[in-house]
Amino acid sequence: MQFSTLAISAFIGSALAQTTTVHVVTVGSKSGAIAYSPNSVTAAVGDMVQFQFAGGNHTVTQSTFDQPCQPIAMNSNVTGFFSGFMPVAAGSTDTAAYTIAINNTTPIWVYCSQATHCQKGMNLVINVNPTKNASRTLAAYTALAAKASANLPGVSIEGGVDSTVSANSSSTGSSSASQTSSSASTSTNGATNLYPSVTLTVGGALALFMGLMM
Ligand SMILES: [Cu+2]
Repeated sequence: MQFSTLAISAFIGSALAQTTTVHVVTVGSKSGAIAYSPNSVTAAVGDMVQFQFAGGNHTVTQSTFDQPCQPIAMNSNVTGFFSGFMPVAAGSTDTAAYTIAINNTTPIWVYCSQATHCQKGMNLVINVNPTKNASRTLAAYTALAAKASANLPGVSIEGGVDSTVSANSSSTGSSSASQTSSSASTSTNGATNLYPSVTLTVGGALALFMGLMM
């Protein structure tokens, strides 16, 4: 049993032998929700967060904590990530997704830059850390957002990978998303460009294969 595991790992390579945890966040809804669900995610280094656009026309935009409705690049030297506007056609069966990789556990603040969605509370945090900074909660971020005089999109789409999730794919833990385009680019605060999401499929297949072997 152990020999088989080692042999497979040596054959396929240690990178693919690792399992990747994907945290799925639903963006909007068919009924018009102006929300991320869930709106707080705890993700470890090496995990991925996949935003799945369920309805409406929303974005995923990284900001600083202090300026909730402005791209992080406006207020820091971090490039950040921006999904672009992701309109969902009525009756669409495929779900567009935008996936980022988590490279550290520094809190990542996210807002939707559509219309006044940021001010209306379409906000999200990854790895909120109130024990390190008690004032930096999602509620505090949302309170700042409500007072923002403008809601600004990113300048260019970057920092994540686009894909399409078919209707029958699992919504928890793994993804069979097929790669349709890539906007991977420069480093961001805690999240960078990704490898093609096909690696997730390979990882799943390997896990299944190893399960059969043992
Ligand atoms: Cu929105």
